Amino acid sequence: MTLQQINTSSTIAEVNLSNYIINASGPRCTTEDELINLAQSDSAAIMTKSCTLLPRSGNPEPRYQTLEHGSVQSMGLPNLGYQAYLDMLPRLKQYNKPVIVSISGLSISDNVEMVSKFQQSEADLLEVNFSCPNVPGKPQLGYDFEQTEKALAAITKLGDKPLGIKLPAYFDMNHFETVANILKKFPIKFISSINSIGNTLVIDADTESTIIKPNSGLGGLCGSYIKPIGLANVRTFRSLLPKEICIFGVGGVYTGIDAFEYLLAGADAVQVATCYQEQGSECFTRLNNELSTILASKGYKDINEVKGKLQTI
Ligand code: RRO
Repeated sequence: MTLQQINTSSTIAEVNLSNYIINASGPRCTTEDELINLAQSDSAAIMTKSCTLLPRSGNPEPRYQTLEHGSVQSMGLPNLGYQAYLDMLPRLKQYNKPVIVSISGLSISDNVEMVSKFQQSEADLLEVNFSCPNVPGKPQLGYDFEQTEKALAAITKLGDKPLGIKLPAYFDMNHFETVANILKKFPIKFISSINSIGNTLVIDADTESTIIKPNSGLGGLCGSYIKPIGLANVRTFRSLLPKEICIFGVGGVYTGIDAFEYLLAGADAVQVATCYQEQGSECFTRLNNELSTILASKGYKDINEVKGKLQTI
């Protein structure tokens, strides 16, 4: 069997993805040039950087540092403002690839305003970010269950375009169950799990200093460090949510094996952030080849033979 015969295509809320791997909202997806680069890559969709009502330059630099097994960052939501992404959509859609707009309002009313606008746009999916850890004074919505429910009630009644939310990592079974029960009350079509692990501290012992400037050095931890947390979140939400709610697995995908692990845990597709930041868009070609190679070597022809089939001992 050739690698081309392995079916890695997937569907999120009835939107077809030609393969299992897309970029995550985060690096290299803020400007039109970056988004066109994604359109021309092997990423199965074009995901935008989370947008806000107004353009933002983000937090002071240095705000991103590469680590041995990932990165730590406190970008602070730098983006062009939602109107720029609305204006760009017709041009991005010319590439015949799904476009997913990430929305990260600083309040529920900001989210309502932006979701309303994108409901009337050519975007294929809307991902509302409930988990940005890096805006000083703005807690992660996904950790406040009352506000999460309030926000969902407000943003899910604004149109028929499929809506998903980007969740923070959860660590307590009670929290997983509470969040799943809230999600089940609303017509949410997908979750993206997980965002970076917020408010972590990396110290440079040589300089006896923090390594990023914002927020006294606290930032979101990304990359391989967080893969076991991402896998656990995907696996647990897969077991708690109805199968109609799709799951993007996010966190520490650098190789085909990482993507294969998310597949075993039940992810419908994966998103790639730090690896894409470090390696550029060629990583999508490599990841696709590696995932197909693993599937072929194990005798699988289709991702659906593996999805959610993790064995326990
Ligand atoms: O821009 C950021 O600082 C940022 C965002 Br919006 C997010 O959702 N997650 C993250 O780790 N950084």
